[in-house]
Amino acid sequence: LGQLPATVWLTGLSGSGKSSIAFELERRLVAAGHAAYVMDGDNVRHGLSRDLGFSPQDRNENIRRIAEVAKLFNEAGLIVITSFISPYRQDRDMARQIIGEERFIETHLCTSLAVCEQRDPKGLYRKVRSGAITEFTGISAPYEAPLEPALRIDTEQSSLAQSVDAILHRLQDFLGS
Ligand code: GGZ
Repeated sequence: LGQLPATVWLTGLSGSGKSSIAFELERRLVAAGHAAYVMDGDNVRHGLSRDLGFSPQDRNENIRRIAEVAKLFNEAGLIVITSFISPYRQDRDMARQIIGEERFIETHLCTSLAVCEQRDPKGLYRKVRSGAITEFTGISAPYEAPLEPALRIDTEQSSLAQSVDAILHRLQDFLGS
């Protein structure tokens, strides 16, 4: 595969650890001299996808746009790390098709709902329970876990460094020597 860049596609519930792992992975890659870029809700849902909400149709369109941009970034030579819930199997399969089977590293952060809700870093689960947020993944909207992800990481069992090491190991073929 040589220097062909890849997209590390993180998927998991809100609070599963996607952002922490994405930015630590980016930091490690850049420190090692690789061009890497994180796409997440903060830089996508406020711009490219600002017209979209959280219905199944809007999530599908969100994922489609992200995948098309990730593909362009890969073609430009960047390793892309995407940090989105991406709850629907069909949408992730679409992303895999767009980005390219061999470049798409599906990584499931399989942190349990109970732990995500306990962490509740942004107080969102609390708002969902009070009825202020609807169609919330894991509570009132589905999360379809990947059946055969390239990687599965349980953030209750592995530290941030261990999680990132596992992804870097899986990325080795794309990083050259
Ligand atoms: C899920 C929601 C919702 C609903 C707002 N359902 O933990 P966060 O806060 O920072 O990340 C979540 C983010 C989900 O956006 P994504 O673009 O990743 O979703 S998807 O891949 O399904 O298109 C959460 C917040 O937005 N958020 N409302 N109803 N997450």
